Amino acid sequence: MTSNSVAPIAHNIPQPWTPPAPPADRNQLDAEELYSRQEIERLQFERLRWTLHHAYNNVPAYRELYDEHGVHPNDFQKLDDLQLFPYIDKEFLRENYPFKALAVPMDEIRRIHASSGTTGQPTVVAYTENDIEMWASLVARSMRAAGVKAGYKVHNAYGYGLFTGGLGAHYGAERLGCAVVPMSGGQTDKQVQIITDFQPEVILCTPTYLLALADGFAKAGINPRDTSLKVAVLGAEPWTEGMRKEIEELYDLKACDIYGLSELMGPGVAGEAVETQDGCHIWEDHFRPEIIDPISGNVLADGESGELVFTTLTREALPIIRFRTHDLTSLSEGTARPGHRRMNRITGRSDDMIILRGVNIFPTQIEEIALEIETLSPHFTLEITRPHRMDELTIKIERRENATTEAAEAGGRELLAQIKTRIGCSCKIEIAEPNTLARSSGKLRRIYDLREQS
Ligand code: DLL
Repeated sequence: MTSNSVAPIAHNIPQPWTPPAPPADRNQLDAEELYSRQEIERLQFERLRWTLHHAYNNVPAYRELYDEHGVHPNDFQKLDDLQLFPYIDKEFLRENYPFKALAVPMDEIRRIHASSGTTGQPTVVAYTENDIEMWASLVARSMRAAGVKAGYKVHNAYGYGLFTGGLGAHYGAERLGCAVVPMSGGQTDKQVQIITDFQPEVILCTPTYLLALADGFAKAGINPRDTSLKVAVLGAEPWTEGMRKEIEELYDLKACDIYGLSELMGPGVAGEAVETQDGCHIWEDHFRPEIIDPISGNVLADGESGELVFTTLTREALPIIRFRTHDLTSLSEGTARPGHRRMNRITGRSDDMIILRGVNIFPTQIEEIALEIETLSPHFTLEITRPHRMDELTIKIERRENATTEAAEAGGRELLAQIKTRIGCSCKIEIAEPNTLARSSGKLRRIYDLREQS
């Protein structure tokens, strides 16, 4: 039996969320953004109860999983009872590929995306009309928090297609009342021309692509500071405070972070407020985050670092309960939106962690240090080889255009020394000429594991 022939089983908890009509003033905050912590938690309890019943009654895979674990949605009596329910991960979605995890019949589905998936089978994400409304409203909320205003022109360079970035950002920008230029990724020369001619105030893309685009402007003889861009809403890959500073100076704009993942919906799960620029507020009226110890699976307290786990609270087509993201971060109290907790910058994904002779290293740690050294650019790759039965990490990094090779080599030695002191491991370095390392039009690949070949 396929999921599209499964009729939803009635349960007596009504769907707790219906999309609000767009406000007359689109720059106004949503009422939920201003909720107190207590109001958010009350809402979360009610919405979680609905989600658990919705999943159990309509998705055989959740029912089997919960029956196996001896738990039932009725056991959910208070927020902490969420911990009674087992985690799921990408494997759960793969096992139910393509449509078996859907909780509504196919004729209620309006959109199907799929996440890239670095290994083999993609994971499918589907949306009802309400899910698409919810998604658009949260992307609009995230962009508004970042300083985007109704009436702005938005150059959207996130990839369109099965990837959720392009269309997700697109609908959100329209919802906010912006004019969207659906540029998608790549074709850097064309992007330069369109930005120059259309004069958008806002750009949406990955942080590393915005750097690549700066090279495109330089090639066209344009100083990025002279463009019309005032706001950049950047995400889809880890980036650091050093990178923010670099981008803000390069373009003379404000850069804010936006976070999301396909399995939950796409961009807009969390967004950063321009007035504080202190990490993304997770929109907790629609998602309940937890931080867990990735090894033991124990739930950790706010402030402790671990793996981010998410539960959707209002998703109809694909309810996601306790999904392990593999993203490593910690939670802090909300600031600009006090009812919603913030996630600190993502250090990386547990699967991006390089273990070099016992020391754990993330590319973001190297980015942070490299950006402190004047002669080195933010363009680098990491190659892992195993020449003499020992793993070696080689950092290939471009020198800055205005630095001599000798100065960049001295900078390279400084980088190695800093890595040794601050991270505790020894690496090799190769200084590359400007514009020689690969650029990406979307998520940048930093790590090249060549151990098989060495
Ligand atoms: O990258 C959705 C997205 C599109 C987010 C555009 C923001 C902007 P996926 O392709 O499923 O979805 O990848 C999700 O990307 O688990 C993180 O590892 C990483 N990621 C996304 N946003 C950020 C961010 C989209 N702001 C995976 N900082 C996530 C760090 C991020 N990592």
